[in-house]
Amino acid sequence: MDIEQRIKELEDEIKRTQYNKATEKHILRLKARIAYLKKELEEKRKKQRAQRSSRGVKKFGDAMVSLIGPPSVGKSLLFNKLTNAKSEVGDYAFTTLEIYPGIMKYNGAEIQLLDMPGLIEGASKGRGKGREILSVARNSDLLLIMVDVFNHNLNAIIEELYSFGIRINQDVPKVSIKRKDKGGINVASTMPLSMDEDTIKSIVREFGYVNVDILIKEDITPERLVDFFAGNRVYVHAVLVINKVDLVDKIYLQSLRDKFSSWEPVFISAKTGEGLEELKEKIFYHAGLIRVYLKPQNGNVDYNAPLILKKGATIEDICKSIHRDFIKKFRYAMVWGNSVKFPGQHVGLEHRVEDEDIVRLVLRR
Ligand SMILES: Nc1nc2c(ncn2[C@@H]2O[C@H](COP(=O)(O)OP(=O)(O)O)[C@@H](O)[C@H]2O)c(=O)[nH]1
Ligand SMILES: [Mg+2]
Repeated sequence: MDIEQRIKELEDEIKRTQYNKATEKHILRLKARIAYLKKELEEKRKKQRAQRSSRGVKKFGDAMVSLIGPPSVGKSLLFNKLTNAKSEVGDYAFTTLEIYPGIMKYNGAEIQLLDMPGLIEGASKGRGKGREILSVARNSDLLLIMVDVFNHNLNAIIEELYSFGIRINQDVPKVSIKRKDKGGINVASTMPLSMDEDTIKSIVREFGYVNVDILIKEDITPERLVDFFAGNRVYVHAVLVINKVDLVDKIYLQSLRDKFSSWEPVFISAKTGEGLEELKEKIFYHAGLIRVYLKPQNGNVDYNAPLILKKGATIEDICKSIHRDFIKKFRYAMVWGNSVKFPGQHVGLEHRVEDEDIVRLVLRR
């Protein structure tokens, strides 16, 4: 029997099994088994893909951001408003059939935006170009999950992302493992765990481990433990965008604000332009970008030409991005802004800069 059939069987078994306290662990074990088989399947597919030519979307610019959502919520209209590119906008469900790249300029950064076909149920199983869309989503720095004021079934979208191994707005599970030659499975944790040890061990066994030390550093859920062992998950930021606010009144809008408050959504109208400035700001921030202004030896800071870096970047990254010789010649840097305690503080290569810092590099001659 091939792997796909086996997965299908296990999924059917879960569907057939009534969920209760007595069957909980059994179901969990089946889920772990499925995750393990999917991992195998993915590895097999990867090998096949490597043999074919590599397709997909080329990354360009400082960050890549994908528009994900059902058909007709206004993705293409928004894309056209934010970028230099043009994608077809239409009144019927499948106007956009391909993935279109465009560039949004903001804060001196060039951010690649991707207009996508609508994501429909069954996408993760390949419906409606689902696999292409989700593969691109996996490689994005940020997802704009877009719905509109009438069509906002988020669960369906989240589920498709989830079954494709995309975890949004979550940290990587805080687990580490050490293989050993003997001694069985040993579980340790830095805090009390809600999961019991037997359940943890049964999941670990499903992934083929016999002798291994496991250290868990969060109150982990079964899902996240499976994610850790499956290993092929990606952890991506997502911003919820709710479009077409021009079509409803304040009271209706407030009900949506309440319903989705935990998401801190951005409300926009791609048609009137309302909310687009706030959206751009959030895209820049959640794509993990920061600006740093360089201060020349004897000159003024050019605020129109920031250096665009990723959050967490250091002085060393700045040096490298300018010229490879700068590291060798580096003496120290002077920094003004949020990352330092006082203006003009001297720092070394390992210093982490923050958004809107001003940096002067002092080099040996
Ligand atoms: N009233 C209103 N209509 C919009 C808005 N954004 C998009 N539309 C309309 O919704 C339809 C679908 O838009 P489109 O961008 O093709 O959606 P997509 O399938 O998500 O790419 C088109 O008729 C758009 O003109 C908006 O903010 N307000
Ligand atoms: Mg479209």
